[in-house]
Amino acid sequence: MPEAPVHTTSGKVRELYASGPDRLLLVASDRISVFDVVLPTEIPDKGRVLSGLSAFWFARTREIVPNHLLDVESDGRSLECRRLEMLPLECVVRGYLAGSGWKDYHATGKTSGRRLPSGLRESERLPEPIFTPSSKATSGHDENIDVDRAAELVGRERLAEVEQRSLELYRFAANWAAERGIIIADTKFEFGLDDRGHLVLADEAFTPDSSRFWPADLYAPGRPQPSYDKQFARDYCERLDWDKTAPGPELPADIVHGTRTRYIEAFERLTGVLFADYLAAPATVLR
Ligand code: Q0Z
Repeated sequence: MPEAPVHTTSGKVRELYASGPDRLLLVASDRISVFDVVLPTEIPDKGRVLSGLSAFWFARTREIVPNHLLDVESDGRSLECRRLEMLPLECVVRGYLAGSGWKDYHATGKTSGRRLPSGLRESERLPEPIFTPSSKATSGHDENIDVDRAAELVGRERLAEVEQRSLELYRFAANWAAERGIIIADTKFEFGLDDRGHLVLADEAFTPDSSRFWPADLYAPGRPQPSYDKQFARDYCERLDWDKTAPGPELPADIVHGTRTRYIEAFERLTGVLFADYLAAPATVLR
């Protein structure tokens, strides 16, 4: 008989359980964060959308790099995974200049110690995708680091390997999404090592929580881009007199509904699977 899963870690919007000596259950909740604050209102099915998307991308990128996914549970929100020795490095790939990449570039002309062409605008597409690793902060935000610091954390050879795999993964998913009207501006991976020391993609893959999704039809560089999934909730929060510190505001029903619709739209566009079909049989996204 398998043991009942034991709760191990709470993330901002996910929970981690030990489901065996070498297995983990990664459970995506319906919690949403806006301006880095988790709101008191949930978005129904958001966790299922994110777990389904992750499972979809894991199934489609196995040839680029093996991953930790073992199975999707029948609840549609829980992923059974291999337990790995995690690398102490956040592997970020940027195809567009946004967030801390834009902030660093705007201030110094560089990001993660790498000089970029001059004259780039906010949200501009980069001449080619770049790997900008960051260190896992114990509190607050991850910090962009240069190659020397990254090599201190994982070694030169491993760094070269995660950079190459990360760029390949990004190119594959960004092209896939672009054909379906979604820009993946940037994304963050976490890798681990299996018991033989082989590199394995872990955590989540190309979800809107680990990536910036932008609607391609509204893309216009020179300003921040609307978020594909969170823009209704952000706009609503901006209209309030809220200082963006916890606790966040409750969301009204129309904003919850609009946000849920956008998450499901992203899922259906990217996977080509109706969300109702996913709910009926989550493993559909693995084939
Ligand atoms: C992932 C996290 C949280 C969800 C540890 N395959 C793996 N092996 C070992 N450790 C991890 C994984 Cl994915 C692992 N996290 C991040 C925290 C909920 C994910 F609370 N932490």
